[in-house]
Amino acid sequence: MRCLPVIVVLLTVWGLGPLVGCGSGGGAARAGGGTAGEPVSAGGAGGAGAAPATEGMVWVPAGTFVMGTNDGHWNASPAHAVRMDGFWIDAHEVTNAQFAAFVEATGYVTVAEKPIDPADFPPDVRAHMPPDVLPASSMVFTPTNGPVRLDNEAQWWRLVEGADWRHPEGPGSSIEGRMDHPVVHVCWADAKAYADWAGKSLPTEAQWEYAARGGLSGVTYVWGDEKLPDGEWMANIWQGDFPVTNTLDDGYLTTAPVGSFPANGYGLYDMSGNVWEWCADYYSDRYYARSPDANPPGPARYEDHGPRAGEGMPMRIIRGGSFLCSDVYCMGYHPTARMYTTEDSATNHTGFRCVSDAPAPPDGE
Ligand SMILES: [Ca+2]
Ligand SMILES: [Ca+2]
Repeated sequence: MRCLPVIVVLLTVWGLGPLVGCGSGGGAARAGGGTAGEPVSAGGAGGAGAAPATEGMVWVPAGTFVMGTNDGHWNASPAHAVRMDGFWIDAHEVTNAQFAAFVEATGYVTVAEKPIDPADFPPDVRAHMPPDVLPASSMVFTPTNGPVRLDNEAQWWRLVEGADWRHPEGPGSSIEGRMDHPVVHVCWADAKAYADWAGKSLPTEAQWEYAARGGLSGVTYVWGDEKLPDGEWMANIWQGDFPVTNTLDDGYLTTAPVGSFPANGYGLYDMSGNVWEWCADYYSDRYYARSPDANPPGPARYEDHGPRAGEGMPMRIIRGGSFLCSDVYCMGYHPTARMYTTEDSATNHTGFRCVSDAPAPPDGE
């Protein structure tokens, strides 16, 4: 396909670490800084000057939790105690219906709907790209025809011309009948633009993990330690041989309507699986060792000493895994799992939810 040289080059440059393999799919970052969606005015949803609405949000009470783990993912240590103030967070991922309201109100155009201009990439990356501006495209997961080695995600990701939030699988697909599914093909700037308009914010990584745990401590999953309580799937992930066949044991091949699986202890849905969720934070593999012990705001800049070090473009945290996660390949649906991708990446398995600093409810702490 027309864009294949770009995707192959970029996926080679930005291949993922083995523990987070199904993660971003967006190793093929889109255009770099400066091509993000147009700025929009804040306060659209909440009304100018009005207190941010908390409808559809859940109050997460103040408390202390253990963030990270010393037993699992290579970049999620050290486990460390973190004190958090209370905050509001969306009960579910931002849906197509919610994002459509934002676009209708603002005329916002997402990054994935814009042409890819090689001039927006760093020189070392641009040197491997065709010189011409490429059509608007985004990354779409495509199952392989047979078993493949799981060390090259270019085998199951395609840069599809015309794929965007209204066309999750590309031209011919639509969000009709999927308005209650999470919006996808949104990069970090798109998510932030929505949050700004709604009078909200993207969660810090600490807020996200604290909320995901739902008040449970030291357990494997956001719902406890048993993967299939009463034989039931608790999250929309992948069953079968990734990336070839999906047995659909949980009922969904790609996104599920938000709230299709049980909520966690705070009443939050899909904190595990369905779509990855953008956080506010830059990625730093060393941040856990030095972060403040109360309300860590995230590092000031992107920092990586791991397998993706030196890839050149700023990367942001994404959390919670997606419908592509499974124990054979991607453990991203575990609450401690950290994943990160270039902030201009857009894929059909990454969305977001928002937080709000609106006042605590009367019975909040
Ligand atoms: Ca599934
Ligand atoms: Ca999710």
